[in-house]
Amino acid sequence: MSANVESRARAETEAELTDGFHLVIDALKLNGIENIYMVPGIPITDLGRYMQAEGLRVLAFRHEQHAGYAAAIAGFLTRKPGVCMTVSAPGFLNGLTALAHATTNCFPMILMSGSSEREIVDLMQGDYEEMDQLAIARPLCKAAFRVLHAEDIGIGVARAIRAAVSGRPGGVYLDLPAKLLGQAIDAAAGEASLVKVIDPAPAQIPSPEAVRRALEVLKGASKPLIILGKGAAYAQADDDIRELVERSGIPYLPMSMAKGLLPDNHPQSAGAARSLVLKESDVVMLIGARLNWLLSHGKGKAWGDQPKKFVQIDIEPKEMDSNREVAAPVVGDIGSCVRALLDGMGENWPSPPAAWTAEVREKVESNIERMAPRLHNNNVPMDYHGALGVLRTIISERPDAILVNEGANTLDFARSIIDMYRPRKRLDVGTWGVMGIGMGQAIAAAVETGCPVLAVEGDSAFGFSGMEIETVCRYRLPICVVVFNNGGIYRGTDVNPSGGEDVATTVFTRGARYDKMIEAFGGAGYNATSPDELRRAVNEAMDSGRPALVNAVIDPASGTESGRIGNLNPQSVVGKK
Ligand code: OXT
Ligand code: ADP
Ligand code: MG
Repeated sequence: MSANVESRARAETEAELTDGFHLVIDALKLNGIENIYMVPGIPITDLGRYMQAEGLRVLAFRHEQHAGYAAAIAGFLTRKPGVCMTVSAPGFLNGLTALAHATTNCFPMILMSGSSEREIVDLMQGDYEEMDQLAIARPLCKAAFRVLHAEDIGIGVARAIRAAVSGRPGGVYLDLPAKLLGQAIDAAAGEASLVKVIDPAPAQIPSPEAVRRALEVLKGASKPLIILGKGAAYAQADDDIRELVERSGIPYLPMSMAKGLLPDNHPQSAGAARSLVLKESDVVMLIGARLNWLLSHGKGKAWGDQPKKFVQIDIEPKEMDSNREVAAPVVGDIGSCVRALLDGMGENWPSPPAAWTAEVREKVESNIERMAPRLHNNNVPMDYHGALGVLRTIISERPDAILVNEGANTLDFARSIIDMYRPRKRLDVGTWGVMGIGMGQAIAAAVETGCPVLAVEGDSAFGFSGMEIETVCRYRLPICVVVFNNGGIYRGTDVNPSGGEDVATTVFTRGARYDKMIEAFGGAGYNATSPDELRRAVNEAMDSGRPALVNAVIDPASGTESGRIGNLNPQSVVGKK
């Protein structure tokens, strides 16, 4: 056969047939998925190549956990499922932590893993990377599906997308056995089998009765409080939420990732009077925030003796009464619920008693005033306040930048010191307080939004995903990482209680230079020993729009055990440390 004839024959075959690889890609593209976060290998190496060839952006990571954290936060930022793709068994397990994290945080994500042959796995005959992945994933996600036939790929991807984003968002596992990818079917039949998911997250309208009840409870309040959680940030109902807060005149407390939904310097923000408003309020309206450990389960010392009524807006009916009786449950999507409340409130909603709003304002102002001088210190070595005071100014000058934040002291101090001005600009450890989200979140934030990213990382926290700095450099992303190097977990000053040669368990290499790591991959490294140096380095890095890492030398003695949650550590009655 001549070369011409041969290539025509091949073209005809290709025109008539499609296969599992291409159906997966077509199904994702049909549903608007643009980015894939992955680590290549058997059996998905070619799938990654074909994806790239077909115009998807495929970001290859160094470890699946970070590809998974990237996908999870992509879901939070875009309201579309972030997709992570892994190889079988070990790669799948590496991605699973992120899948569980997405589910826990209510972020829509799909973990798509290649898997071994069913026939061999089910008879436990020892296939390459054998594991019953579907069974293992199931308890850790919202839904888990396996596709065995190429003609079911369209429906499988559609089910995964709808499960991830509808109702309370979460993680979904999609199992793709190796054999599936190579299965060939008629191209026209393949195309016809694809499913475009119509209205993947349908509006869930609250009942008029629930809205009336909520407004009645709010109207009866003397000391009302609104708590905005990351569900409110996720909902992308920013203008209506702002209108609700402003028209009601109620002080509001943003949870960590809801900071910036309204600017932190808003006159109704009670962020700097947290203890006071939790204790003193008599009606609390939760919008996309759970009464979990981060809110002390709605009871105990943090909530004081003042009797309280709760109004709760959430898409998940089971969330109501999880820890406290909810006097006015409003079940529905936040956009629809907030709109319904606004309609019910009308234009002449009475302001809360002035004594209450003035009391909150006074506390906010006195706390801010008390903190201010500490933020302007130029101590060397730096303490958390001096270093974070610099970053606070930088974010105020660059409100479009996304802040990624993890650590213990580095997290807790940054949360209260760095004001946020726009929605979904603060990404952090979330519901589990998990270390390791840093580089994955930073990469996805840059990829999904095109915005510059400032990642503020404890030195321990950074270590969990540090190798992904190569990924940051490889894709030339506008990410500036600042490592708060205090030489350890919480502090760098602990000593080995046995007097032995090993350093204490919480202590790292003294004088470590994290900036050298990024230089190995062509990024810009800075070593900053004073607030002035830190300011110069971060501004230069962010102006350049190139990957950078600043090693910020922090006084090893300036942190506290577990940051602000030391109270959660169990105490031994006999142990010595
Ligand atoms: O009202 P009061 O008076 O109370 O004051 C409050 C506010 O009103 C006020 N405030 C302000 N004042 C003035 N101005 C402004 N603007 C202002 N804003 C607020 O400040 C206070 C505090 O306010 P805040 O923060 O709102 O309130 P509070 O009381 O702290 O809130 C309570 C919480 C629970 C909501 C909050 O604390 C919170 O969100 N906490 C999250 C904590 C968390 O998730 N921590 C991470 C986990 S810790 C630990 O587990 C770590 N590990 C173990 C590990 C983990 N996690 N994961 C994995 C996979 N493996 C192991 C490890 C290894 S942390 C860690 C590493 C740590 O070392 P690093 O080197 O990384 O970090 P460094 O500590 O820096 O060394
Ligand atoms: P935070 O940690 O900020 O307090 P949580 O993660 O505890 O926030 O709570 C988020 C809540 O938001 C979850 O209960 C989730 O069901 C809810 N939620 C997420 N998206 C929506 C939405 N679009 N509409 C209504 N509720 C939502
Ligand atoms: Mg540290």
